[in-house]
Amino acid sequence: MTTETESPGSVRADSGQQHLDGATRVGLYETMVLCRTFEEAILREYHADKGPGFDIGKGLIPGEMHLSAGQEPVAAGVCAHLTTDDALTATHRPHHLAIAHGMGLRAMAAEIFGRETGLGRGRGGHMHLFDPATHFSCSGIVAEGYPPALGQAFAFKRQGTDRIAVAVAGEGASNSGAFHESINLAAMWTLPVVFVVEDNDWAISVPRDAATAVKSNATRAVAYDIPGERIEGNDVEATWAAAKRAVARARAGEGPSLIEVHTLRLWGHFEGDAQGYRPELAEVPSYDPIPRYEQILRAAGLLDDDAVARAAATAKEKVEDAVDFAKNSPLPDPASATSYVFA
Ligand SMILES: Cc1ncc(C[n+]2csc(CCOP(=O)(O)OP(=O)(O)O)c2C)c(N)n1
Repeated sequence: MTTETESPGSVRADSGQQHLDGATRVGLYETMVLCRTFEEAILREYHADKGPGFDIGKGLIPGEMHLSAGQEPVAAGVCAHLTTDDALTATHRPHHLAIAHGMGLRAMAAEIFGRETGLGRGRGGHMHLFDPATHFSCSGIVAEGYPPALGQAFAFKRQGTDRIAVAVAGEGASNSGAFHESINLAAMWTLPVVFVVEDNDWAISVPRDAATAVKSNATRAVAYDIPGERIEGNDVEATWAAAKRAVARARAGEGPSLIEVHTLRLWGHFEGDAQGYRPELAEVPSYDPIPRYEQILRAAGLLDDDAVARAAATAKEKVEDAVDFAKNSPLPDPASATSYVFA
């Protein structure tokens, strides 16, 4: 382990004494900026041509859209410890995790736009990004990511590799049977899985406290005799530190861990959600984790105006390239509607 004096602005994140050097901290920031830039572009393209009455079936991206703005600290902090050989299962709100895990932006955008060049030839759409290259998958079925992560971890263990599986889902999903059954089996079989709960306070319009008996899902880890940690404050560095411990444990063959991050859903549950149920709505923008982290890194001497502008420009270039690629790609031939799908 390096010392704090080696790199300007380096810190130890939380009580776990995990070291973050300056380059890692800037890397976390840049990942978050890339995720946000992608979501802002999708937001723009999604709402274009939806008509005055917001017709969800219209426009370049018809259908539902669940964006992850505000939840970038989870993606950046966790995925920093993974390689694309590790499996990651996500949810109906998957973009930040896919990007942080290294998914190619062109094929991802094309899938979201329903184009033939997309990861699933445009058949899956934004909730169904399946990428063999990065071992990423997700589903619109709440809590569906847990059992497949378990299966992948089981295979990795049997193959004698140090690959791991990470299963990420919302706090709403943590009340499902699949969550508990998966953790139980992973603990019993000492499988290399990291379970991550993104607690954004809301499952659509249901507040966390109306659905979940425990204040912290980390306490549920006790029931399965595995480590559990809750990260407060949507803190990317504390998330990074907790994920480092959990990933190391999984790679070392010591079994699963559970991490819950108290994060933030900056926008609606889905695009078009008026969020009348959300009393804190007016304050939400002030909790945005990206400007907050930017200030921390500026104060540490790791970012200045030029570096911030460069990160924004780099992200914009990558994202607009992907969006242009998607928009200029062909739609699937209607005659092939029943190809590549279970019909
Ligand atoms: C099995 C199943 N039940 C219900 C739904 C409808 N649904 C979609 S998202 C959602 C809430 C999920 O909340 P949470 O797990 O906290 O994730 P978040 O949307 O906050 O990211 C529900 C109930 C679904 N997609 N799948």
